[in-house]
Amino acid sequence: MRAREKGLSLIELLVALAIGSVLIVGAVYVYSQSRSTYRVSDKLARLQEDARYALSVLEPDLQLAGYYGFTNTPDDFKYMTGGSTASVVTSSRLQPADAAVAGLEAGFQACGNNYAIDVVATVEGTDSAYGLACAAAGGGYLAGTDTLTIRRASPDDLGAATANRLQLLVSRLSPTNQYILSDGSLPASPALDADNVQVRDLIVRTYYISQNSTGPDRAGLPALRVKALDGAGFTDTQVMPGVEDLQVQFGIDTGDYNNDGVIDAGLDADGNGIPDAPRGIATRYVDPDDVPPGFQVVSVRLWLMVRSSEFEAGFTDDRTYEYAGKTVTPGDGNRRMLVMKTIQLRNARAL
Ligand SMILES: [Ca+2]
Ligand SMILES: [Ca+2]
Ligand SMILES: [Ca+2]
Repeated sequence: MRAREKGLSLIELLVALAIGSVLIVGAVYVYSQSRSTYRVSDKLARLQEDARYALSVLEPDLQLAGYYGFTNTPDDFKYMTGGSTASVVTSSRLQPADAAVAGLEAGFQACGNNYAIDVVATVEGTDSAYGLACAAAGGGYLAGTDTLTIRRASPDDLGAATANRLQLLVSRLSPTNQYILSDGSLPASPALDADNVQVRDLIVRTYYISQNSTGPDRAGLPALRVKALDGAGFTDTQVMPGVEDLQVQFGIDTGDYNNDGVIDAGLDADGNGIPDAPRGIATRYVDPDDVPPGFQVVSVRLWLMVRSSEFEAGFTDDRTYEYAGKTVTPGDGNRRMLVMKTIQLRNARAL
């Protein structure tokens, strides 16, 4: 008699196959889930990096706003031509509402009347408006976004003046001897002296959001751009693609440190509602257009909305974002990240 052959019955084989396939399906499912989780977190990490980069460009620029070499009192500046300290235009006459300053080259006036030399306005902005006379690049300004302008001196002493370049002649020893010039002509006095009398470039930058980013397939993806005073006029550069919104609010010192809505007792001897000796503490945040006359901006609050460059099938951004007095519910297939930062202005004048 032949020994009975050992092996699997058909039933046993089918059961084994069934268990095996359940395990494989499970493993494939877990794998695909972790892959998509990885893809999402990778995308969010990239958005975070973009937002951090954009903030890292804005922050040091803002911290230096109002830095004018040896003075942080921009009222001391006067515009001079031909190296003549005898006939100058004082800073209070260098504002947009004033007549265009004679002698200032057309390239410097391209973005607005006296915009390049309004040194008193160390930080300013526009609320849901572009506001510049020179055209926005990148397909134009994106409606609903804010702009932020800073003015300051370059950090280095240039050692000489250059014609057709907006520059500052700054003096350590005589605080009222501060000049703006654009023709490269320096006065005989005060004479240049590396330690005490220096020439620096005037830096003027306006950050704004454009409708498109530059690069292939980037139409429709907004970008953070900067219009900057450079050489004989203004340049326009993309800072970061994928920035969909820039919102700005300014912190002002109202002298209401006990937060009861009115200026604290004893801080307003002349009764004009403005603290006589502000401490440089932001007690209220207002939209860029709402800074009351006479109040100084002591800090800036920035919001940046960064958007992924790829549309994601099966994803809807149905969150509601509330920031800077806006409420936004995108409802589209783009991932977003909103970042906010408050930056103290180091050169804010404490009177
Ligand atoms: Ca705004
Ligand atoms: Ca008070
Ligand atoms: Ca007062």
